[in-house]
Amino acid sequence: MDDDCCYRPCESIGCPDGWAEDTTTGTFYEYKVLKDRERNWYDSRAECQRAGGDLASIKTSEEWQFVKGLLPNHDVWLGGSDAEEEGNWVWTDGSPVTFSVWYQTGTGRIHNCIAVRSERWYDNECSLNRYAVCKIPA
Ligand SMILES: [Ca+2]
Repeated sequence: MDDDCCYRPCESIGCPDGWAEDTTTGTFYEYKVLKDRERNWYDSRAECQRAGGDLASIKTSEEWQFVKGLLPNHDVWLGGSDAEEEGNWVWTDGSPVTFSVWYQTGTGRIHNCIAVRSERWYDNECSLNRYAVCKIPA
């Protein structure tokens, strides 16, 4: 339960669509979907970093509910990878992937990055081009 206690979409307090607050830390984040064009996972990450954030990590079901609502009907990268150690999924901030909504994993060494399709996650080749979602601290 504690994992789900502390997350608040912030339209209600007057910040823009696509923003939310982690109320545990009081940090506001902008979730920005990169849909100007498709990029591979690494280029997507670089683009998010240029914007001052990183590819999105999804820590709780509440956060996923929020982010899911922002996504277009198109394959999208998230900031999770098991490229360092097969089967050991970590977010770009180094934290382990604990919450997840996989519908497919386990395709091994060539599929090392988390993508979203139809509101579920799958692992795919990081070199493929997709939209992406950045998570940018305000
Ligand atoms: Ca893998």
